[in-house]
Amino acid sequence: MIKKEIAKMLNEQINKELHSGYLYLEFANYYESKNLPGFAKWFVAQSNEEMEHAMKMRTFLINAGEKVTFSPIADTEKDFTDVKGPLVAALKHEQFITQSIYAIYEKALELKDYFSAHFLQWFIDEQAEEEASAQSNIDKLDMIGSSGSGLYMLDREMGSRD
Ligand code: OFO
Repeated sequence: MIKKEIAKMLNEQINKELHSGYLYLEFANYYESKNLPGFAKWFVAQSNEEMEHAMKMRTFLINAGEKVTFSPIADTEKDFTDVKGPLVAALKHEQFITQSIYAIYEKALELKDYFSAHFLQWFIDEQAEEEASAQSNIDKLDMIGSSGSGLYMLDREMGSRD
């Protein structure tokens, strides 16, 4: 029902989504250590979303009759010199994931696997949102600065994410 090459790429993408979740949990750990529970909560929520992305792909492959297998999850970046570090790393990471999704989408079109291409459109929209929110976090921090009452307020705002 779907092309084998696309199934393989999606299986690899599951690993990238799980890695994204692992990465964002590590960012949450960093913010906990800096007494910024709002930033930490934001990244825990983001990590949970990544797990949902992985599960969406897993379900798609299983429903298409494909076998899913997991690979080891790579280590993550964890040493940051300031509060902005993980925010910049998150944007860079989302841009990387966007390119990865585009590559599967392009291959699906090339192979005329329109079923998979259609499935991937949701992820393309999601990536646009995720890049925008990663950029917005950086912009807000740049606006208020990395210390004092501004940072306290931003931490509260980040913590209001469900
Ligand atoms: Fe799964 O969207 Fe972020 O990585």
